[in-house]
Amino acid sequence: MAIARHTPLGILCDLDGTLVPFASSPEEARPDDDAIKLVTNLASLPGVTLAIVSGRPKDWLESFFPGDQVFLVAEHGAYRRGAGAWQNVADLDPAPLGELAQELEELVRRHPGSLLERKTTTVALHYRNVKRGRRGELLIEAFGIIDRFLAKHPAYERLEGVLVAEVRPASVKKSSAVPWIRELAGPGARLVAIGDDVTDEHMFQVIEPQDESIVVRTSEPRKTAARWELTNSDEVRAVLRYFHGVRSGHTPPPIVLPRAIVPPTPPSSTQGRDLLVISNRLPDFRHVEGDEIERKKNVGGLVSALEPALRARGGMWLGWSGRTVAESEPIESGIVESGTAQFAWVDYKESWYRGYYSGFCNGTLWPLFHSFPSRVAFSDSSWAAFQEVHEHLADVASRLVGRRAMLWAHDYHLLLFARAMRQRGHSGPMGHFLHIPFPAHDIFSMMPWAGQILDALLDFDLLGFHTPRDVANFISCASSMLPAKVADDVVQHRGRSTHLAAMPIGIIPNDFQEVPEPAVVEEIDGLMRALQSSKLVLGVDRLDYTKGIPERLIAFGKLLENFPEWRGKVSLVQVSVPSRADVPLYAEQRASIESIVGRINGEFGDAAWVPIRYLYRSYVKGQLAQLYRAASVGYVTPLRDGMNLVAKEYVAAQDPENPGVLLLSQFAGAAVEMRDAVLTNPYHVEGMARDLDRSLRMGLDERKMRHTKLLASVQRSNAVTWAEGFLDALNACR
Ligand code: ADQ
Repeated sequence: MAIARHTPLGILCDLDGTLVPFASSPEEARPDDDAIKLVTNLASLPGVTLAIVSGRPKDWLESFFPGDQVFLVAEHGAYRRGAGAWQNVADLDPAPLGELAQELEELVRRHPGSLLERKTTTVALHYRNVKRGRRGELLIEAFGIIDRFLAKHPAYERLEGVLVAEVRPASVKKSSAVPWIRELAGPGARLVAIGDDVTDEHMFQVIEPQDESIVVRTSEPRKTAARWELTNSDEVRAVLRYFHGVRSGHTPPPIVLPRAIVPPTPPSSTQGRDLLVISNRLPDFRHVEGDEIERKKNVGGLVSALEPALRARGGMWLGWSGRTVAESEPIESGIVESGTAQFAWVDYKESWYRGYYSGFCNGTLWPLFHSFPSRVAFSDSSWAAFQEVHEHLADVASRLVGRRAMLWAHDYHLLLFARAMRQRGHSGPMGHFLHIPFPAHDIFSMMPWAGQILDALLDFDLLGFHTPRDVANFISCASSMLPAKVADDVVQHRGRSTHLAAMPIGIIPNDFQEVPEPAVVEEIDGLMRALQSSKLVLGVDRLDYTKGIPERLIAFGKLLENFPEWRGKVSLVQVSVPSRADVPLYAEQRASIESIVGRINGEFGDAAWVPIRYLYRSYVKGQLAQLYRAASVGYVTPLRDGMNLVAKEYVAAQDPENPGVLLLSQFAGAAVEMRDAVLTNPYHVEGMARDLDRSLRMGLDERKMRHTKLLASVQRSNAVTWAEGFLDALNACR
């Protein structure tokens, strides 16, 4: 914690759950004398600017910190108190919140343990004291009320914190405190932000690379942008005491050091290792290292698929750590050992995050390969960043493995990897698997660097795609844009042969067939109780424009319009998991989805029935399986998708004696293998509404017949057979 000695130093510290332990109500999370003294003394030191950044109201905060040594940020940034009086930062009429508070008050009266907190600019529903099994029910009702409010008042947003759901002005966030404190601290300031809640993540997301961010781990694990972690408020105080000791010249007390979230281990010698997997992001190896329960919850399909191969070959997985460093700082890399394999990580420069990850990968390749040319941006500088990152990754990779090792690169982030490795003398077999579609020639050729990318791809020995159509598209591009020869799915170019294969990825079906642990089922049980006897239509996706979520919701509205007999008898639950990439675009997506939900619920809903419930959150596998099993229709309608694993997961999770119906887009790669699903065209609203009606009406015999065939294919062509198949094919190339 060298930053402790830096001047000027800015500290932004949350209260509830951070400086004081998480209490049974927000009022009880009061700073005690020790905390007040510690913070005030630290804030009084020269060169230190300290702010308490809290969701609590301003008067409440001021009652503990009346003097002006400690700066205060109240209601998540709506009010701030610097050296003078309070300033109101939120420029919004809070009057409409009154009606929302009234409706929620009524709800709180019916749900023991829940508590409504009314602040000037926000309304917060706390449910830390509601029994676990009853929380789902409360939240479903609450989100129905809140979503209706948000549809009418788009300047507000819902934020889900630790056991609290809060409605507040969308423009007000704790992140606004960061530039304020930086300016107050003065030129050259470095900042430390400390907090436990999702509202604190807003601070972590905007701090600069020279700053530090520390998350205090609460009972609910979640992804964080913080670089360091502490366990509880005692540890937070110990760190602040250390800061005070270092800066005041007193002998610092023994320090509790925040733990690095990705431990910076130096790369060890691994020459001789014979398999290196490389993908943009690494699997969540912090959980891979954790206990068995954590493992089951968090290990993704790709990891489970590759684990046997990595274990058998003592393999290593290389990818981005998820962190960025300033241009002037050294780019770090390291290795984390897990029980079965090693994970090597690299940091990215900030300019790579912008140019490579957000720019070329997610702003150019993703929309282009999904055939959304109107969303594509071409820029010379992001193409340069794309090449630069490949050079860096190839440098790291060649230090990690010998020249004859087998390399398996994943997805559109790594199209140039074989070229960069060949230039470094790599002679071992190299394969690439594309997880997204490969576009048709007329689309692909729009890209100014299309020829260079094709040329570099042909330095791989094996190119794997999900479907025969992707292979055909690649062949048509290669044969028309390069002087390459193609015969029997082998492309000859520059004296090298590249094999092409359609090898659809699968899932680990057992993961969705096991009975989930009791602790996991309660929440979904609550949701089911709230749906009462309505049939469930279920959508589960990452929030992305390729997934066709607005079209799907509109078609559900059309079902209710054209087939009124379903009103009150069917509910759509759409679960969307937040996506990291390109934040503004996704925020816009989310807002448009929420407004469609609000409109349809407003038009068709009544006091007893909410047609669409939109849940913006992620679930652990056991909960997803439970949701899939409860759904009469798996509503999987992307506008375009490489494969779509949700379709396969839905089939795996069904009860074979009473299975639901998979309603699947004809434009998902999965549609090639899953012909026994009801295939639909997501661009045709009325057609999709008819297909929904047909799926909801389907009799038991037809459902069982379709499900038996679908399940057989999901079992047969699974994630492990896919990984083995790819590695066998790659071996056979040499
Ligand atoms: P994705 O675009 O991420 O993958 P998909 O195949 O559907 O799409 O996989 C999504 C995964 O996220 C599924 O395993 C699903 O269970 C999980 N998920 C979605 N919503 C969730 C939620 N709310 N909570 C928890 N988990 C959630 C890319 C390509 C796909 C291709 C895969 C694999 O775009 O076409 O199928 O890679 O190759």
